[in-house]
Amino acid sequence: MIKTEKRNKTGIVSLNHPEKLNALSQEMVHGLVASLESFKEDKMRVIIIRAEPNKSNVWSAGHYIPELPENNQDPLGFNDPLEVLLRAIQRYPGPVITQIHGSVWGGACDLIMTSDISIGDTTTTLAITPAKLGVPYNASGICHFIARLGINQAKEMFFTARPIDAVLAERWGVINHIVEEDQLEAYTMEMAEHIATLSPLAISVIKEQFRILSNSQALSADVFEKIEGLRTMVWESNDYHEGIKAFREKRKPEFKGE
Ligand code: LCV
Repeated sequence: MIKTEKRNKTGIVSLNHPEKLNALSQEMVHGLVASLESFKEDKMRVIIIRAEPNKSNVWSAGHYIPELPENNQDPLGFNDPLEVLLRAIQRYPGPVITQIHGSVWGGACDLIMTSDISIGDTTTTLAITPAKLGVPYNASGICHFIARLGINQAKEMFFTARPIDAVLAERWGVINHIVEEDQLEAYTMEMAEHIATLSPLAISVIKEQFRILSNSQALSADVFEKIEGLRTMVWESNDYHEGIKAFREKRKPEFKGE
């Protein structure tokens, strides 16, 4: 489900499950986490996460919906494989660059927000979709969007669940650069190779400082418990089960707000 390659001091990992539009299944995510660990052992200084093209021009369709729990469990809990991957990206001791061709959905959009630098092309679109599925997004995920977007823009993405296109993504600063499709690989590789010539120690410590300082909003216990209580109410709702059932039955969901 993934392909890996080492070019000098850059580790490249490609999502490669075209049949399911690179949906982030547990198997694919475990492969991604394992590739980061092996790149770390090989002292790769920069990581590029890209996707092999597929018939629907989808970079990744996000969480693998059939794997979402339906037994009143938290669908995006701390140990959810995707959350493990997002933390591994934040803790990798070097820049993780996402190279985006095509559309990005749901949890994969959170992966983009969590990466250090994003380079897209004119086909790039980004959508965050919990409202489409009845999923109560999690606090760390919402923090990733607040860190990357104005709060009104982050709210628009969550409340409409509609894709934003490359022009808007660049204007809102979600994507660092949008280049022509045929420039994407070369542009991204050039930036990675340049970063790999700089001090890996300085860069890894600067990255860790960004992580610590940007995660520094302390949550009091009762605020944390209030958030968890609200999220429990949603993932125990009929709407949550309806969202997944509608996807499986390939039809639009009928949300009743209960
Ligand atoms: C499993 C899939 C998926 C998929 N999982 O091709 O952010 S949150 O909170 O919402 C979080 C919980 C999350 O990330 O949820 C997932 C969010 N993702 C989405 O909402 C995107 C769902 N997919 C789509 O809307 C369409 O597949 C797009 C528009 C991406 C592409 O449409 P297209 O008509 O080109 P198909 O829908 O025919 O999909 C091709 C195959 O990929 C599977 C889908 O079930 C189909 O498999 P089968 O041919 O076996 O039926 N697939 C697509 N997305 N997220 N499987």
